[in-house]
Amino acid sequence: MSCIFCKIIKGEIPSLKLFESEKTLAFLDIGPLSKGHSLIIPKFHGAKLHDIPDDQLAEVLSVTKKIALAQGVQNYNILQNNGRIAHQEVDHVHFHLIPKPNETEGLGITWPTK
Ligand code: IU
Repeated sequence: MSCIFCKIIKGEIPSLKLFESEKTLAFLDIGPLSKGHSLIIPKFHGAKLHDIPDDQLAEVLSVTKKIALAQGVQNYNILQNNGRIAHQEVDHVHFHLIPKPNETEGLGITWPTK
């Protein structure tokens, strides 16, 4: 399996994990667009949204919500790209949770900086 996100799931590649369950993993993006930019992924391997079973997708969205709540942000974007033309770089479904920069200041959380 050459999928980099599957390797992250298996712990073969380190990541800064925010949440993990049987079906879902959330970790900080290595190239954050803003502080706290995280990725929430189903553990089920599939490249595109339509490849993923409904129960996995449901939990991913629920976890995305919980992370936004835990971060305390009120303004953020959820982004999920499908296909190269749509700017998908990693072929394992992932939801970006991108806090707006002014919303991540003063959270009392020390996020890794690049
Ligand atoms: P995209 O939607 O496929 O374009 O986003 C891929 C994201 O995965 C991008 O924001 C990368 O910074 C991020 N990423 C990562 O967090 N860890 C990795 O090992 C790799 C990519 I490769």
